[in-house]
Amino acid sequence: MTALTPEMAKELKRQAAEQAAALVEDGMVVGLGTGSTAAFVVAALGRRHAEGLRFLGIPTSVATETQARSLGIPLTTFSEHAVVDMTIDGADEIERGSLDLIKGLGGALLREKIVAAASKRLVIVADESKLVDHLGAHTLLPVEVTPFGWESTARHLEKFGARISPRRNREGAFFVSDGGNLILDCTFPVIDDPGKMERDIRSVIGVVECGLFVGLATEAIVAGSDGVIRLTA
Ligand code: ABF
Repeated sequence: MTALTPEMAKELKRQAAEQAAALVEDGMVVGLGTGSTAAFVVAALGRRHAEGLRFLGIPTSVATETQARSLGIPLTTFSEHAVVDMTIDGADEIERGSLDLIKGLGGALLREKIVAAASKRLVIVADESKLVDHLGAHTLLPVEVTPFGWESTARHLEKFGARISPRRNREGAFFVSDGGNLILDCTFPVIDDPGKMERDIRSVIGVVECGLFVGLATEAIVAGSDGVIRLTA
């Protein structure tokens, strides 16, 4: 794989997003992901809506909700629809083969996971730089925690071998998620069993969710210099 320039990565994300948006069919409830790749999906769905496609969106973040509203995409909630037909979202790492994921560098992992877990299909869109043989090789694992007692929660997470850094915004204040929580960016020496690590992390009191998405993605649309490939779990 050749190193991607930012312009190349942007074009690849757009290509993957266009193919994923084409999967949406009339009458679907669609989970709208977060991040720069998912934003291309929402833009493409905005065009399809303008052309007459009827669907309802469930956004995974305030930012995505704002974008969807600006494009006139009709939105719904879980009080009206318990099941999402298809969610299209980005990822930070995609494990080849299993399609297990690390998500949450964008800070929206909790809503993303709630929507993913309610979805019949979770389609991941990405450029080829996100494909890895083993999760955690290049990326921090974000863990969303309650603000109260976060220092204690962090100490418990350290027992699993993590080095922990609370995420901060540009001004140096704690980053606060859409759910009002903090994000701890965790570096683990190795993630050899993502399912066990997800269970271990979620067992810690004060953890709201973690960015390991195990067994949730049903397919991935990945754009690279040799074209777009579609992987299934
Ligand atoms: C969301 O946006 C997140 O789960 C992930 O952290 C990030 C990926 O962003 P991008 O598409 O901008 O690389 O999907």
